[in-house]
Amino acid sequence: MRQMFAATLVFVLTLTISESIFAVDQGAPPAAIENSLGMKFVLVPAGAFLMGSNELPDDLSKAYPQYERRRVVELGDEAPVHPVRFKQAFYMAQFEVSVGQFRKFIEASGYTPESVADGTGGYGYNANYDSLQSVSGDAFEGRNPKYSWQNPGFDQADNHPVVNVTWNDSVALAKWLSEKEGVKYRLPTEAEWEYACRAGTRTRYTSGDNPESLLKIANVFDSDARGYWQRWAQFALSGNDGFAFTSPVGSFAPNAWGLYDMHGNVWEWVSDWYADDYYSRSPVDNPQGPAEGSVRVRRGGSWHTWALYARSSYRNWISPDSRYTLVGMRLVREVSVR
Ligand SMILES: [Ca+2]
Ligand SMILES: [Ca+2]
Repeated sequence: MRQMFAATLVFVLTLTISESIFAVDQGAPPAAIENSLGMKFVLVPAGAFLMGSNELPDDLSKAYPQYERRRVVELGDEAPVHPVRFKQAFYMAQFEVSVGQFRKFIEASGYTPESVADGTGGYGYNANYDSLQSVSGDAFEGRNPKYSWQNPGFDQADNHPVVNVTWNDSVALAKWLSEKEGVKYRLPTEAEWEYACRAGTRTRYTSGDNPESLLKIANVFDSDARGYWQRWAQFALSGNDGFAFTSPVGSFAPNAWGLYDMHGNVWEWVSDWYADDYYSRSPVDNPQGPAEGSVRVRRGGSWHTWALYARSSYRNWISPDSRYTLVGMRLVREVSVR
């Protein structure tokens, strides 16, 4: 296994070096861009990385002793670690899409979010709701038309990340922006997302392997949140990050490539369909995910997510019309070819 890993690493380094040798400067794109909705983007360089995780359940159990065995066994879809290469740089939004930005989109486009259009609403926090009494066991009340991107049941200022938005809503925003600005916006692919999240790291988090290291860089399920959900107290970080619910985007330190909240705050939709065996057949160059599927991938964990599920390699999935208090988005803007 170790030899295979070393061989893969050499392969990736070779890919990276060959990229830089053959790169021709055709008028370098700017390092940062702000668009018409006030979204800030940074240039993520072309290059290669190792995607996924080969960590064994025994090792994860040692690192996360409070989790039941089944939880660490269920993570096999993160393997095998495999090389991925991007021949083109792309712009990644530095921040999750905010409530204020989503409102501007709604007002300017006339778009009706899916939770409103289908009349079933979203999910929300209700202090009187008891998850143990609900059929679904959901941590939040819903679906209910009283909840939507405008009301997740807890206070959100305009600089908080928008939630209760579907994959389809996210694609609609990207399409509208693309038409408005004449530049292509879209959701990141799952591979782009992990490449941008890792920003050169191979550790569980960009802050290292220790779950408590998240406190400096992410809003996750911490000791502040524990007070609201005692049922899951054992999974809370022992320290506190200052937020029991969503935090204003960019409240924590960015990763090495200038991206904020890649871990935590809200889950982020990516463009890929999900397949648990995709990594064993993924192409090296710019993988787009399976050609078809029934559920879409989301990444990074949220303000309510336990540390095991906020790791860089963790994959989650759900139907594209689902909306929840924990799920938002961040966009990619393609580098225009000149
Ligand atoms: Ca928190
Ligand atoms: Ca996030």
